[in-house]
Amino acid sequence: MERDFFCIADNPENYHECFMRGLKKRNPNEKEFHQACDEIAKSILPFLFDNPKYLEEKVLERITEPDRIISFKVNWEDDNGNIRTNRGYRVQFNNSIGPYKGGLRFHPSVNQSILKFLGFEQIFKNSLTSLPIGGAKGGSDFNPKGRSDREIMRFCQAFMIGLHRHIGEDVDVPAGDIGVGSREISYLFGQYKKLENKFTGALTGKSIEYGGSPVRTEATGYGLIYFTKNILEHRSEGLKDKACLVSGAGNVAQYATKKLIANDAKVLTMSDSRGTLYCENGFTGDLLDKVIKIKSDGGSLSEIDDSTVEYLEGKKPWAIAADYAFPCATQNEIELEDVKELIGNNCKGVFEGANMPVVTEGIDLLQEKKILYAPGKAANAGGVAISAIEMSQNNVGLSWTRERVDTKLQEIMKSIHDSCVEYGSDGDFVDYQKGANIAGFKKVADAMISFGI
Ligand code: NDP
Ligand code: 2IT
Repeated sequence: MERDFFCIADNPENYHECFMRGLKKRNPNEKEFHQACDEIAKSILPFLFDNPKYLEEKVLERITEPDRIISFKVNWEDDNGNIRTNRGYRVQFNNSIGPYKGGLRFHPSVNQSILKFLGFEQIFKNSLTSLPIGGAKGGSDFNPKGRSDREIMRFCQAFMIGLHRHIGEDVDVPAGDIGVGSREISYLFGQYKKLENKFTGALTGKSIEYGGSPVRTEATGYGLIYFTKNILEHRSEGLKDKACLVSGAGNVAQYATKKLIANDAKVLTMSDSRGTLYCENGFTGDLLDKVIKIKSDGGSLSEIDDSTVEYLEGKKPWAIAADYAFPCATQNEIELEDVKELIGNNCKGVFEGANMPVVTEGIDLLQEKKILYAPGKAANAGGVAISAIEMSQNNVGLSWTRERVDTKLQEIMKSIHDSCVEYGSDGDFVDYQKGANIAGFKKVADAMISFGI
C-alpha cells in the first residue's frame, strides 16, 4: 500500500497518475474528494518538479490527508414530536498557518466526500487570503427545506452539542455555507455560549450586535465581482453592459448580482434547484429584491410575479448566450455539455462563486480554448477573508466600520489577483488556475516543512 502511495516517478505526468492511484485506494468511493485532489495535483506537479524539496518532503501526500475527521450523531425532535437522527461532521484538514477555518453546510447531499473536497479546497483558499487561517469544513445531511423556525433552532442546538468540544476561537472557527446563514449561526452561537459558558469568537458570520463584522454577509458575492473586475482591468476590459449569467439565488448569488448591477452589467439569470429565472433586459434592483424576499420565505423562483421575466422550469442558465458566467450554486453544476454551450455562444469567462462548480473536463476545455477561468478558491475567497477580519475584531474587542471592511475586502481580492499573476503568468496570458493553486500551496507547504514531520 505504501509503495503505491509514495510515488517514484521521473516526470509530473507519471507522478500524477501514481499519486491518484494511491489516493483513490486510500479514499475509496469519494469522487468529489478525488476530483478536488486531481485538479490540484495536476496543476502544481510541474512546480513541485521545479522545486524538488516539496517532493522529497512528501508535501502533496501529507496535505491530502486531513488532520482528523469528526463525525457525530445529531438527535433532535420535529414539530410533531418525532425523534429524528442526522449525522454531523467536521473535517479539520490543515492548521499549518492558523486555526481550522471553514463553513458548515446543511444539505441532504452532504457526505464525507463532499466535506473532504470542501475542506481540502479551503486550505488553499484561506492561504490565498494572506490571513492566518487553516482549512476545514463541516455540516450535516439535515435538510432545512420546509422546516419551521423552531425545528431549525432545535437542530442547530443538537448539532452544537456534538460540535462544541471540537471548536474554539484559536482551535477551529466554523461559519456558514449552503443552508447555513445568519439565523443558523445565531442558534449555533447561542448554544455554544451556553455549553461552554464563555463568550468568544468561536463562529463567524455572527450578527453585528453580538460580534459580527459589517460586510461579512455580502463579502463572498462582492469579493467575486471585485476579483472579476481585477481580472478584466488587467486586460483593459470592464463589466459595463456585459451580459452575465448568475446561477443560484442564495447568499453568494444575491450579492454577486447586486454588485454586477451596481457595475452596470446586465444580469440575465438567477436560478435555484428547481429552475432558472430569465430576464432578457437584465435584472433590476427591484427584481433582485423580489428574489431575496421569496428565497428568505423558503419559496421557489417559479413564484416570482413579474412581467419582465420568464421562468425556465428544470433548466440551468448555461444555454443562454452571454459574455460571462458566474456559477454561485453548488459543485459540478456546469457539466462538459454546458461548457460547450457556453463556448458555442461566445462566452468569454467563467468566474466561480461556488466551490468546484465546473467539472474537470469542463475546466480543461475552458483552459484549452484560453477562455478566462477564475477558480473558486481565489474568486470566492472574499467570504472567508472577511470571516478572518471578524475573528481579528473579536480578538481585540473592537469593531470596524463598513467602509473600512469593504476597503479591506477590495485590497484582499486585489492581492489574491496579484498572487495569481505572479505564479500563473505565461507571457501576457494569466492562468488563474495555476496561479491560485501554486500561490495557495506554497505558503502552507513551506510552513509544513518548517514544522518537521
Ligand atoms: P445558500 O444556501 O445561500 O444558496 C444556495 C443556492 O444554490 C440556492 O439557490 C440553492 O437552491 C442552490 N443550490 C444548492 N444546492 C443545489 C443543487 N444541488 N442543485 C442546484 N442548485 C442548488 O448557499 P451560499 O450562497 O452560501 O453558497 C453557494 C455556493 O457558494 C456553495 O458552493 C458554497 O460552498 C459557496 N461559497 C459560499 C460562501 C459563503 O460565504 N456563504 C463562501 C464561499 C463559497 P434552493 O434555494 O432551491 O435550495
Ligand atoms: O466556502 C467558504 O469559503 C465558506 N463557506 C466560508 C467559510 C468561512 O469560514 O467564512
